[in-house]
Amino acid sequence: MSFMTFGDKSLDLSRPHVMGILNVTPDSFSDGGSYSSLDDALAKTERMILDGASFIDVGGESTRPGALPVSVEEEMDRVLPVVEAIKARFDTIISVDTSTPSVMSESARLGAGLINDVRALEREGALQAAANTGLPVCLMHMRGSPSTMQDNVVYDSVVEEVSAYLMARVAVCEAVGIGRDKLILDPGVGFGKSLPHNLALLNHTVDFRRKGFPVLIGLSRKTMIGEVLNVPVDERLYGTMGANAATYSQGARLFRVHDVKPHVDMLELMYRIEREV
Ligand code: 7PM
Repeated sequence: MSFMTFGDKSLDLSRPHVMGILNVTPDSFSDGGSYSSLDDALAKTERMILDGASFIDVGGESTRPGALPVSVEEEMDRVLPVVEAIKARFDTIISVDTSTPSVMSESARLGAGLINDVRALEREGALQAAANTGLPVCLMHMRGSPSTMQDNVVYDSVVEEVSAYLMARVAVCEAVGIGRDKLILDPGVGFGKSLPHNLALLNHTVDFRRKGFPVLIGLSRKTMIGEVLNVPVDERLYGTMGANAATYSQGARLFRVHDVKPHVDMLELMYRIEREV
């Protein structure tokens, strides 16, 4: 069996795991009047853990297409109190969705178990900061930057390019002491890709698996689902589940989603059928 250690917890990555998305950007705070943003984040965290999430992915930078950069100070102020509060109250693996070296270091110090970087540790200082934490890292492929990534996207062969990029980042990680046993690969659905690119990448999930790394897929409610089904963001759950199921069949085992319970149930059935137990 294939275990990976995330801080003080270890997971069997031969079975599926759900990563619940926790956005801590100001626009994501559902203010009902009485909640603070921290209470709101903790309530959502508790719900996702009860629903069966293995990870809570805390993100303080909006990487939405066209989004503007957030300062290091601002990102630290959004993310660190949430990491600290989750760690104090819940027994879960905290993943930090960040490209910022100081957020990586400080989150690790507060008990985070995984660094999830949409820039695959390309920011100045990120490689060393991540290596120093000793934590596993999810390396995601992105073409360009969030502000411009959806402008005029062209690839010769998207699967080959994304694969070559991720393997180059694996080599760089190994060179600074982040062993292969600590790396997770993610093709980066929607990050500088058109619909045909996203479909090709998902249909080649097995190619990424064959490189010998666990594969994480993040497509929850994304534009590609909306483009296929012509539905707004609040009607993308069924499409999201179908696409995630397709990648499970090709070996993906980590699923970053907003809707935890539907995915935990769906993936449990897929796993049990595969095992016949
Ligand atoms: C606003 C708009 C907030 C878009 C967040 C987003 C991925 C990720 C994101 C992914 C990994 C979203 C994105 N997407 N990390 N972080 N893989 N590893 O749609 O696909 O969730 S942020």
